[in-house]
Amino acid sequence: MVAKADSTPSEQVHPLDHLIRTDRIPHIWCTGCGIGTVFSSCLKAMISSGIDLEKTCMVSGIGCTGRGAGYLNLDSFHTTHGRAIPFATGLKLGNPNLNVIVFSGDGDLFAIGGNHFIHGARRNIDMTVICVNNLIYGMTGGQVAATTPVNAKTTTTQSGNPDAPFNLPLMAWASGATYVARWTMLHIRELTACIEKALTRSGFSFIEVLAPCPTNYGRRNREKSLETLRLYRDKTIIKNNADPSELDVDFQKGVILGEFVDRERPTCIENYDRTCRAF
Ligand SMILES: Cc1ncc(C[n+]2csc(CCOP(=O)(O)OP(=O)(O)O)c2C)c(N)n1
Ligand code: SF4
Repeated sequence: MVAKADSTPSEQVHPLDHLIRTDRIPHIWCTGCGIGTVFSSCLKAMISSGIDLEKTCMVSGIGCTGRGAGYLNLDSFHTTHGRAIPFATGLKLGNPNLNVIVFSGDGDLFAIGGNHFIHGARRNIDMTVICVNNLIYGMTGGQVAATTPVNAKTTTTQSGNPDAPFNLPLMAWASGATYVARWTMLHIRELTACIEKALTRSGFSFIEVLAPCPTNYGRRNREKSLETLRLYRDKTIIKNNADPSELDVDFQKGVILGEFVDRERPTCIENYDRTCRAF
């Protein structure tokens, strides 16, 4: 908290207050939820990257994570479930000068919205996609997601999830993303630095952030918030440039974090301009 000059304690403001629609506070996130930490990391990176905030917008889909856009005090869009990337694509193509950030959940981006994700990456649309992966559909009460670990209990897999989850960085890399990283919400400095980098480079950037949902994942899987944070501390290995095929989220074996892909490819707009000129 910082105090305004000649302020009383009740007038103290948080350093990120100017980026938050404070009239929407209190937020909806549960005690122990990891989303708020990822959101503030994103706001800090937006400031430290030096990008023009007047030309920056955030798009979210639906879900607890998807509430992020509605709390941001910039142009922001809380869109329909799974469709954050198509909305963001429209914004970028309509005004290529915009910095476009997508902030959404694993269910939104990789289940109902999975198709849009792979094509956004394939076309190398210039945007930064931040996915809070809490391994479940938090908002709707804890149904199985495309990221839920094998054997994990959810409301729709009460005797354990039989299906293998996606390896999100592998999917991003294979689809054509030009920047791919993964952190947990405990690795806040590294996360903020990677978001900052993603915001200042061109092309489709993807950052996965593992974060707890104590209410709907932790409770059913006998994992208290603090235990999840211990897993993030003790069962993760930082290995930059790791082979994307090694990046399954399996805390029994250890989960690899780091910056995995940083490559150049013509962006969607560059490709469209070139094709139009040639026509
Ligand atoms: C078309 C449509 N189908 C289903 C829903 C219900 N729904 C809302 S949020 C959500 C899942 C969100 O999960 P995730 O993206 O992982 O976000 P979290 O709440 O975990 O942050 C679902 C299925 C919806 N709103 N719209
Ligand atoms: S239900 Fe889970 S994801 Fe949603 S706010 Fe609560 S802890 Fe966070």
